[in-house]
Amino acid sequence: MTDFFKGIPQVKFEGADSDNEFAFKHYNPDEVIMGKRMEDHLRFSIAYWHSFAYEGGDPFGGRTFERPWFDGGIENAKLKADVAFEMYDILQAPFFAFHDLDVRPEGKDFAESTRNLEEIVDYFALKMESSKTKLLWGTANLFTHRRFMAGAATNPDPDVFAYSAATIKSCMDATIKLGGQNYVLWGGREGYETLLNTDLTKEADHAARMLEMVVNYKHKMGWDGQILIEPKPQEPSKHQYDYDVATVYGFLKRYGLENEVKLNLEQGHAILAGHSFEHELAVARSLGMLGSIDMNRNDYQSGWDTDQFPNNVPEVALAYYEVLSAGGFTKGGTNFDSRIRRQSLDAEDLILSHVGGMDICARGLKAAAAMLEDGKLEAARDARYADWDSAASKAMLESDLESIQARVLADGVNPEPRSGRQERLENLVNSYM
Ligand code: 3MF
Ligand code: MG
Repeated sequence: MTDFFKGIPQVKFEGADSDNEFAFKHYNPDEVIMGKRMEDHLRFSIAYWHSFAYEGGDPFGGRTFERPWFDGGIENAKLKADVAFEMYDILQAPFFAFHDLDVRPEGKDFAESTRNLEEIVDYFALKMESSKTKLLWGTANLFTHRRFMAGAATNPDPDVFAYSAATIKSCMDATIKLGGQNYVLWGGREGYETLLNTDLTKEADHAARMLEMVVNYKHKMGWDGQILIEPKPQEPSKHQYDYDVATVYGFLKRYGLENEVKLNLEQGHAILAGHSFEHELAVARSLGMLGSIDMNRNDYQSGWDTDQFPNNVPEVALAYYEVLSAGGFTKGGTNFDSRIRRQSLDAEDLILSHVGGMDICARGLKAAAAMLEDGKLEAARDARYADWDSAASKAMLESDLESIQARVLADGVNPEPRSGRQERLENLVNSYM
């Protein structure tokens, strides 16, 4: 045991009347909702990078947090792992997620970095023997080191493509070894700063080729996890190729990969793309591409990717409405790609941010389930399209412009506009919150 979380108890469900800060008021893992335990619906995951590697920096100032594991080599990486698994235990977290760079010290070359990763993966494996926390997903950090500044798979330098491919293999190996259920690809540098030096066609072909290699390796290893792409429109690059759900789907179709890859959708990224989170989830649901979510919001004033914990029940409810309507998570889950603010210095802040986020998600899930079980929203939607159920409407879709025009003339078709009833539906949705 380290003393980092000294004095902090395991967080348990105590119900809405509890005034214990270190208790869940709404997240009751065993409560059954729509036939499934809440824990199995939400599948919460803790992000290693934000909780244990983030130092409190922003573009105008560096480290504000003091953590005993910052700096130093493999021993400090193990101390960090000890603290991480203590936090998973305090929160009884079902899952965690990590990048290679979050967990291991950077070596002097690829071989040493990989040895460091393997040593930590073995250390994780040992800890996971006596922990309930499993790996939701692994991923490679192909954006922080300066070698990736012009991209990873899309870099003009083939040696960077090679370094990236080798790193992805190590990270897939780590994910598979730890029983991970998904492997995520987020292309923070897969984009451009200026079109003046960028060959879009070549870069798309190379990104697709890398993705094919990832898919091939998954099958070669007989691994049944999900490969997930995480869309984001920009930041750090001026423009990122995986802009949003629709763009990624177009890319996957273009290269014939749409049946091999699903999506990890993040609320903050949806907002940066000029969408709502529910828009991105709904598009993914309609395409059958919804894999997993990163549940972290942006600040609505600053316009930056601020990665804050969720704190708005109606927003979260509309997100889980889409998740539940898609049939819920299978291998995916709710990853808190969220970090505490740089003034939140204390160990307690790290725990209570997650407690709050988990409770907000639980409330959102319950509201979404009530909306679905009640069925009024779906009934209103169905009613709006009901005229399409008639034989005549169906026949029209099978016909052509000439015959439709002939019928419009013969019957004197003259549509009467109807209310979209938006405010009534908004009132209905608010009644579940
Ligand atoms: C950036 C992100 C990333 C991804 C992660 C997964 C650093 O905005 O959201 O977090 O979630 O890299 O690959
Ligand atoms: Mg993310």
